[in-house]
Amino acid sequence: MGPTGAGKSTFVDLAVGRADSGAGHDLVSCTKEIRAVRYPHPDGERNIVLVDTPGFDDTFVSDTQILRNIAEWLKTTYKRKVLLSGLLYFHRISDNRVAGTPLRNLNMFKELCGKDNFKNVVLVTTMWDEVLEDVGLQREKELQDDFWRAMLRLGSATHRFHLTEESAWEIINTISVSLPEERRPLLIQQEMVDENKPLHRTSAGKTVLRSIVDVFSGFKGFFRRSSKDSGSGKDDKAPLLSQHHRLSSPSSSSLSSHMSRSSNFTTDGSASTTNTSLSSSTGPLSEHSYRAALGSVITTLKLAQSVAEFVRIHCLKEAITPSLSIAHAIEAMEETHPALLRIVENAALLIGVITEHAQKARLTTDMKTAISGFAKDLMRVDGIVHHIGRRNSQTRDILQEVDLRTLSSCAESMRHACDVLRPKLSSENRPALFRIDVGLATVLTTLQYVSIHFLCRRLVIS
Ligand SMILES: Nc1nc2c(ncn2[C@@H]2O[C@H](COP(=O)(O)OP(=O)(O)OP(=O)(O)O)[C@@H](O)[C@H]2O)c(=O)[nH]1
Ligand SMILES: [Mg+2]
Repeated sequence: MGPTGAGKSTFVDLAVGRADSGAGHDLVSCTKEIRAVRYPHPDGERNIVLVDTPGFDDTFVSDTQILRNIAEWLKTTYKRKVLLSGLLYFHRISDNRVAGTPLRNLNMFKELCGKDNFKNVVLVTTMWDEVLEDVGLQREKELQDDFWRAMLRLGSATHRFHLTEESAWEIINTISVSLPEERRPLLIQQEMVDENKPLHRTSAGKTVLRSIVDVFSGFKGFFRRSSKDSGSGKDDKAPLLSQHHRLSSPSSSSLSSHMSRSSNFTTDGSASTTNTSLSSSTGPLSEHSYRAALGSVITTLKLAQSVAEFVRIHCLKEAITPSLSIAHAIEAMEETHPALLRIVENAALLIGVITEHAQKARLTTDMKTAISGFAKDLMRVDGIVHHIGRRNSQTRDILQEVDLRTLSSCAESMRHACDVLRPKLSSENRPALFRIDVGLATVLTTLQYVSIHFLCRRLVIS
């Protein structure tokens, strides 16, 4: 096991003398499925089965999928009473940073094995030919003294892989092949088979979820900062009569005074804050800003999607699917109405808060009903967005009256969900909800203003 591109498949291929059967030759993750290769041990008595796994990569989405693949395989084999003699965990010595993704993977691996199995783990470093010797030595020391220390103390070994068949077998031979009846299951196997836990309640599953929640926590900082910025209100209504927002145009004015800041998530789980608001009081919205903000919306929704799939929260999936569809459709447009942007932004924030809450507590029936309620409205909004995309250029910038009602209904049902959620949320999450409330209030004001404009136009015409 180990991160993508660490050299797992190369190791297996070299060990069994089948170069090129599974290893990737570019930066794209190669192994997609678990691959078991049976090979007669050189001692002529035993068979060795080498199991190559897909590598964890830089995305949370794949973390959950890959963990599910590996866990399913481990579960099935354990049920058939097949147990592992040892585990090799691969790490590129050429990586100049262990914190972030490699550390997240290592933590998940540790929880998957369980402490009692650390003595059967070999921590294998690869890519020695890619580093200067003293740099490699220094990194190896850092790994042993810090990141791998606890595992080494509990009996794990560490070895260098030198990209040869001999080197592969030297490493395999360090694993003592105990009799099948003496082998112990991994922690994840005990949890899933003996204790009948679903994957998301296993130690490894919880570790993955925790790292996703850490990313959502980045949003809380965003909420705190942005609520300080909000409230200047000066150009709330001025540009509404134009009824659309040419996002890329430097002459476009902003709709809302509520300055937002979105967190750009890095794959190591940290949130770096940039001024990427969908709406800004301080001047025209640059294409870069709105694209970055939409990027954050999409990232949040994808993270939430992987959690909802992993934990199997059906009603949340129902809300995420149209939100993602709306965000992608807006992304593909040159211009759109700001109310649509705000709807999807607030939907993403609300979904983020609910996802985080769902890690700690079960969603109650009234919450599920409220989520399903705004999910249905989001589906209607999705219909509008796709319809706008098909309208010709003269008409596509004008939301029709019926659209306004749908958007208002969506904003109201999200507000209702906030109300249902509020008493159940921990105090640290309440600022997030407040931020959404403010955002939705802005949407509703915007929509009312546009409705009045419609009304005035009708009066003038008649
Ligand atoms: N220079 C160098 N290249 C290596 C070494 N080990 C593997 N590679 C190359 O690194 C790339 C990735 O290796 P893979 O064996 O496919 O990595 P993997 O861990 O199986 O990756 P996933 O299947 O994505 O999880 C391939 O191009 C290998 O040829 C090594 O020790 N040195
Ligand atoms: Mg591979």
